[in-house]
Amino acid sequence: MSKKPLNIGLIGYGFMGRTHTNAYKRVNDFFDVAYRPVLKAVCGRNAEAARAFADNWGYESVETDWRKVIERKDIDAVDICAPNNAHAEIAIAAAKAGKMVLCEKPLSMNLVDGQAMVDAVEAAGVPNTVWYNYRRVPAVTLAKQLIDEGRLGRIFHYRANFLQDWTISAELPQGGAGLWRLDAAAAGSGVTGDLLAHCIDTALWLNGAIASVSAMTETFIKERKHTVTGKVEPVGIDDACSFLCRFENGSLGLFESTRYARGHKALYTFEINGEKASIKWDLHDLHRLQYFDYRDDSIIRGWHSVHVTDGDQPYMKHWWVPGLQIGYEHTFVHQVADFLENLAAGKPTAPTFREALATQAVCDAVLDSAELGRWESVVPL
Ligand code: SOE
Repeated sequence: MSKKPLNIGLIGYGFMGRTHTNAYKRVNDFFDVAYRPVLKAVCGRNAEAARAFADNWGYESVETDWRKVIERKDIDAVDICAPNNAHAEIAIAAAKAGKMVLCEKPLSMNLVDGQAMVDAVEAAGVPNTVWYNYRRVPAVTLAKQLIDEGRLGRIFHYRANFLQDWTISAELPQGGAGLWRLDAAAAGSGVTGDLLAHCIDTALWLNGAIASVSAMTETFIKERKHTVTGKVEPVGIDDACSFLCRFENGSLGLFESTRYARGHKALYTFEINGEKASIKWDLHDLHRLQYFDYRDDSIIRGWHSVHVTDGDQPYMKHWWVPGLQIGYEHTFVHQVADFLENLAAGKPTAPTFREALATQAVCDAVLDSAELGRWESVVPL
C-alpha cells in the first residue's frame, strides 16, 4: 500500500526528541498504517546541536525558531518536546496555523494554560495527543482490558509509586538544557508534573476520575546553582510528593513520587485491588503483568506472572514471536501507530489534550492541597 506522507516538525531534541523520532522511523516497519511520517524539520535554539541531531537521526532541515516551523507550509504535524514552559505558546500557535499537535507530557505548566491549549486545538479542529507513553506498554494495556472486562469486580484500592534517585546530590545545578526539570520556571513543578502525572494519567484511564486529594510535598535541597545565571537560587520544585485520594468509583488511592529514593532509577509501579482479582505492574519488569484471581481453584490460587508477549495480547502481534519481549521505546512506536491509524479513521488518539487536562486538574489539586494543608476537590476550570 502506498502511504501518505505526514511531515513532522519536531521542536526540541533532548531525550524525548529521541524517543519520538525513533518511533516515527520505526512505525511503518512494524505497523500497516496509511501514513508515513517524514522527518521534515527539527528545531532547537542551538543551531549546531540541532544540526548534529538532524544529521544523526535523518531530519531534512533545521530551524532555530519554532515559529518558523509553524509557518512552514510543508509541516503537517508539530511535535513539542521542548520544556514544559514552552508547551502552551507553541501548541496554541501550531493549532491556529492548522497543524496537528503532539505534545510531550505533562500537557502544561498548570490548568489555566492547559485549558487554553484544549480550547485552541478544539477551536481549530486539529488532531492532538499527549505522549503519556506508559498506557501503551502492552502489559498496562492488558490491565485496562482485564478491568474493562470486569475481571476485578468492584475496585477498592489503587496504589502507585514513581521513584527515582538522580537529584540527591546538592551539587547538581538547576536549569539549562539538561536540568530544566529542576527549575520551577521551566518545569512548573517537580515530581508532581514529571512523574506523578504519569501515574495519574494511567490511574484515570484504568480506574476513572479522582474526586479529591490530600497531599504533602517536600523540597529537600532548598538552593541550587542555576546553570544559566550562574547564581545560587532557591529551588521552587517539589522533590517529593505523596497524596491520598478518593476516586469517583468509591475506591481509595495512594500515590508516592520522589527523586530521593536511593537505589531506584525509574521504579514506576501500580497495584489495583478489586473484589474478585488484583493486578500489579512494575516498569523495571515492564513486559510482565501480575494477576491474582480469587476465583481460581483454591489449591492453585496465587499470583500469576503473565509474560505479555503473545500475539493475542495488546500490540504484540506486530513484533517478534511469542516469548520475545519488547521494551520502553516501543511504547512510543505504539503511540505513533495509534495516532496514524486514528488519523486515517478520523478518530481522536487518547489521551487527547482534553483527556490530559484531567491529569493536569489532579496535579493542580495535589499542589494546592500540599500548599494549603487540606483536602482539595479536583475541579476542572
Ligand atoms: C525524568 O527523569 C523522566 O525522564 C520523565 O521526564 C519521564 O517522563 C519518565 O518517563 C522517566 O523519567
